[in-house]
Amino acid sequence: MRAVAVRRWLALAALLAVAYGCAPRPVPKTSAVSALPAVWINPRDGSEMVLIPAGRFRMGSATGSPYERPSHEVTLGDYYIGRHEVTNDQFARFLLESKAGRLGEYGLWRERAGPGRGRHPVVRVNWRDDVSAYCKWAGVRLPSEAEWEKAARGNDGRRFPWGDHFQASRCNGAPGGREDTAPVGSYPAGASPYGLLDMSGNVWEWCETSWDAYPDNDLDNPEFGLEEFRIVRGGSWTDTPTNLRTSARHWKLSFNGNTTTGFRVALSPPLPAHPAHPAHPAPADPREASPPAPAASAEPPAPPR
Ligand SMILES: [Ca+2]
Repeated sequence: MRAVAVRRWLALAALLAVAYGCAPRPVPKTSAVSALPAVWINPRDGSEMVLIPAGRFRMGSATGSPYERPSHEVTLGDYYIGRHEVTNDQFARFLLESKAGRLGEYGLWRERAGPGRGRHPVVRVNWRDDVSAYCKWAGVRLPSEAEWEKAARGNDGRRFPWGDHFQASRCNGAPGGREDTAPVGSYPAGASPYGLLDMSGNVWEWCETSWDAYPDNDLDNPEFGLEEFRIVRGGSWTDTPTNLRTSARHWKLSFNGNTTTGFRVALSPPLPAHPAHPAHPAPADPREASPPAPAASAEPPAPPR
């Protein structure tokens, strides 16, 4: 009798195990145990990519401009985003290796990329041609507007990357008086909760998202949803604190670039396994305004005597 009871118990346990294994399991909303590295360096362009773990955050503002309302909850999966804005050095490397010499707002980016400005964010790059080509070359993409905002403020609804109160010393905005872009990462005290730098100020940053109203916002605007209007975020060296807030929204025409707008890149896992592009010889740097010097010619033969 005892052996029969044991067999029945084992059969019941096996049934329960099968039933549990077959039952649908909830998808975790947070990557509490993630095999993803916290930081990944993209071998293509050298960007330091920071993991933003999956989960919910509060987007928008109940007190900002009407376009920032309502404050609403958004759930995102894991993604990576650049710790810094893309620099002139990185954009020059892209042009070298892709041979896309006509990009960069038809070359105007070079005006802001002279000697000593390699670590400044690239500007005068448009969304439609320049930024999209860079992303394709580097195997990345632009962040969505929601991804950008979560990376800037975390999940506690803070108004600035470092907290709720504006401090001019923590970012490159108009109140700081620099009146120019700064090398990326120049304001470490302004880091976001995830350690991202210049999320407030330095340059506006292109996002993938088209200009539109948030859900449950009844504003209407003929520009909403048009392909040409793309979101930019974070404010720039010319902006007041209102535009330097984490929830501030603005748009620009996708085919225009200007001296206050650049970008940072993003990526969804799994991480690609692509190798670095081969290094390109330095003398062909596209920032050189003048044509390359001709090669030194050989000494002419001595006249016969
Ligand atoms: Ca910025």
